Amino acid sequence: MWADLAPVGRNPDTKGYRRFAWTGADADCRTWFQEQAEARGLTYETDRNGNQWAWLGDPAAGDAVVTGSHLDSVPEGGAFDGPLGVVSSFAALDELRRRGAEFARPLAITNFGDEEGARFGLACVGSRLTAGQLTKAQAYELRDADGISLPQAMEAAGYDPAAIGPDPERLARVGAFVELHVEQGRALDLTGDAVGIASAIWPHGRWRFDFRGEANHAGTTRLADRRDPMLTYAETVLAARREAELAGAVATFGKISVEPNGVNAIPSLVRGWLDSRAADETTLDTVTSGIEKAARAYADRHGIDLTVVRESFTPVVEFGHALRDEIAALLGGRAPLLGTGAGHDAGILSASIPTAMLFVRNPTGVSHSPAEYAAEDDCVAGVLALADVLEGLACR
Ligand code: HGY
Ligand code: MN
Ligand code: MN
Repeated sequence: MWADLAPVGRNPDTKGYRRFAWTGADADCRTWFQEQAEARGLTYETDRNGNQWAWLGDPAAGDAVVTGSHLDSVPEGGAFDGPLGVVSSFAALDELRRRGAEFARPLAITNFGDEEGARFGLACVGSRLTAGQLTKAQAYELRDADGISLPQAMEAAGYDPAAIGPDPERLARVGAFVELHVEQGRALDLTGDAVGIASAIWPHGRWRFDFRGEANHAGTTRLADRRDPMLTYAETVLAARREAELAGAVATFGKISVEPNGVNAIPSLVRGWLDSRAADETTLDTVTSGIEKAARAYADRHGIDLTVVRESFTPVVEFGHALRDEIAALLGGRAPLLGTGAGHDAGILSASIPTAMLFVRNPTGVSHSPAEYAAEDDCVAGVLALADVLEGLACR
C-alpha cells in the first residue's frame, strides 16, 4: 500500500507531496482507497460531503467503530501526515482477519476530504461539513488561489456539491472514531515509545491580514514618499514571533501573496496568513489580539490600510476520557498520553461523537515537510496497536 501511494502527487525534485482537494492527485488517492476497499470485499461509498467510507458489516446497524484519516496534503507535504492513518487502518483490518477476529459491531475505514485546507484555506472541510461546523453557504464561499469555488472544484471532480451539508444520520451510526496519525513533534522520541494516545488538541485558528498601500516605482519613489505595505507586513511577522514567545504559544506567517508582485515595484497589497495556536483559548486570544494591535500601530505609522479577517477557528479539544481510558487499557497501559498543536478530523468530530487518536513516533518531529518520517518498525507497531484497539472495541 505504501509503495502504491508513494508516487501519487509527489514532486520528483523535492519529494514533497501536493495532494490538494479535488485535484488529479487527490482523485488518484481516492481511486486507490476505493480499490483497497473493494479488494477486501468492503462496501464502498462516498458520503454527501465527499468523504470516503469502506464498510465491513451493515452500515445501518449503528454503533459502528470507525477508523481512518486523510489522504490530502499541505504544499510540499510529507508522506505520513494522513496516509499513515488510512494505510494503517486497512493493514489493521488485515491483521484482525489474520487473527480470525469475529466482529460484533460494524467497522468502517474512512478518508476524510480536504483535511489540510491547502487549496481553499480552511482545514478539515469534509469533517466540518459532516459535523455541521461549516454550513453549505459558508462552504460555497470558499475559493482557491485561481478563484475556483469549492462547489465548482467538487463538481469538476465528479461530486455533487448540491448535496453537501450536515450529516447527523451518518454520525449517529458511529459509536467511536479512532484516528491513527504520525506524531508531529518529538514527545514519543523523548519517552522512547513507538505509540502514544492523544490527550488534547490546542485551540488554533487562521487569520488573513490584508495590508494595502500604494504601488509605485522602486527606483524613483523617495523612501519618505512611499506607502509600502511590505514594511508593515515584515514588522507584523516580527510582532507575531514576539507575542508567541511571551505567551508560550506559536504563531506563523507561512503564506503570503503580493500585488503586483514585481521585483521593481513597491507593492500595492501584501496579504499574509497567520496560523496561531496556544494551549488555551485565553492565551490564543492574547497572542492574536497582541499581533493585530502591533500591526495596526505599524499600519498607522506607514499610511497602510489594514483589514484582518479570522478565516477559521477550532476550539480546544479534550478527547473524551472514557474512550481514551478504554484504549489505554487495551494497549496494556503502556502508551503515554500526549497533547498536540496539530488539528485533526478526530478533533472536529469529537464535538459530535466519541473520538480518540493514536500517534506513531516521528524521530525528528518534522512534519508538513518532505523530511517527515516514521521508521517501519514503528509503523508496524502502530498497525498492531490499532488492531488491538479495534479488536477490543468491535470484536467479540
Ligand atoms: O494544520 C494542522 O494542524 C493540520 O495538520 N491540519
Ligand atoms: Mn497536516
Ligand atoms: Mn494530518
